[in-house]
Amino acid sequence: MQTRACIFDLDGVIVDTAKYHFLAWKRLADQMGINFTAEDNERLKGVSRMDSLNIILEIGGLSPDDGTRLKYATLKNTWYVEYISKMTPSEILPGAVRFIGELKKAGIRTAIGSASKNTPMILERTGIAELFDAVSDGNIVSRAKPDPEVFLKAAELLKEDPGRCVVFEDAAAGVQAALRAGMKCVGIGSPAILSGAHLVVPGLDKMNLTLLEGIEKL
Ligand code: B16
Ligand code: MG
Repeated sequence: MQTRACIFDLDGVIVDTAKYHFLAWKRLADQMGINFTAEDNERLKGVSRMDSLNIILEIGGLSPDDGTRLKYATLKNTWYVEYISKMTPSEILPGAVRFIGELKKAGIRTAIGSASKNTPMILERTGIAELFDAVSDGNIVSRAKPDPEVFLKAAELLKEDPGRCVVFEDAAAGVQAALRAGMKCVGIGSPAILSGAHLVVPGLDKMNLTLLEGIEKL
């Protein structure tokens, strides 16, 4: 196989933390008198913390100063951390551990490529930190997806050529970031949202080495 490494987005690919992000953002939005729905929450997937806040403020037609924005983002994160600190291995999405095990047996290296600054806590609470050879996350990169920085950093940490890395992503901005990094991309979720990806599967439980090999020729 030509593929040397697989880079996984965390939220929405390995674990489902979108529900916790939603609970925490909703609590903040309620406090600000903003009507924030589950549908609105879809727009926040893969988007950085501050950009997420800015989307919510825009929905509510509010424009506070930078200091207030930082205070809001910190408050939301305090609540979010309360939720994720209770996560367990049962919240790992179906197929993730099995597929990563198959990659390892085939000699393919693995990394996380996530916008989240809470990546270390999520990996620790769900007990999967040792499955990854490298972690590229919001703590070491500054430019948010669709900028390719988070995936290029993962390839750099693995010392692998970006052209031989495959990204797994559930957000449209993440698919764009992978393509801009010169990597192949497998979308996790709906083909309508992830149309730019080389392949789209509903979840890692539907992924295998044969499908991975198939996209090398594309
Ligand atoms: P935090 P991913 C992203 O993670 C989430 O999808 C997005 O909703 C969140 O705002 C972002 O991380 C930042 O997370 O507030 O924990 O730093 O999908 O790139 O793994
Ligand atoms: Mg994601």
